[in-house]
Amino acid sequence: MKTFLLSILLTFGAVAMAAGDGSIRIENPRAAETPPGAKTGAVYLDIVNAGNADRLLGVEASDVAGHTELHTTALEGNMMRMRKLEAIDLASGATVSLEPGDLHIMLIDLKKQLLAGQNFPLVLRFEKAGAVQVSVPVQKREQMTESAPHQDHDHSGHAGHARP
Ligand SMILES: [Cu+2]
Repeated sequence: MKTFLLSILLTFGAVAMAAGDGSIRIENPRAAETPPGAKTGAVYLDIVNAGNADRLLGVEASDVAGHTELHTTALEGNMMRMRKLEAIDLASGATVSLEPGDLHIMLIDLKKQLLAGQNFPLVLRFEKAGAVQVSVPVQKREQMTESAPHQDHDHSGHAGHARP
């Protein structure tokens, strides 16, 4: 019985590797604090793709949002407008940054106000790498506009360490 279980675990592990699990790393996830009553919010993060070309197909954040969309921000005429994307392409070896004024994850039908200091789980679904879950800390809006502090490859999940 033990041998049987072990072989299942080994098989599962091998399949996960083949599916590209672990080839994608999420760095510096963060969400902007929302005003009371707001129905939408935004999540920013960096996607580091150490594997083959892949695509981000969608995101779930069901603890805080009814649904989400992938958005880009583009100048149309002289207005900055958000546009929905079906997917975000990730070239092999590329890092794609979702940041204010550019690509972002839109949280829609917010279930509660996002307050600085809170965290919520978010699942990103990639075409090849599958599902990747991260914990997203909520930060004050002022911090959002600054470029993200580099974390020296410490992925302990304690993003949002604000330095004075
Ligand atoms: Cu948006």
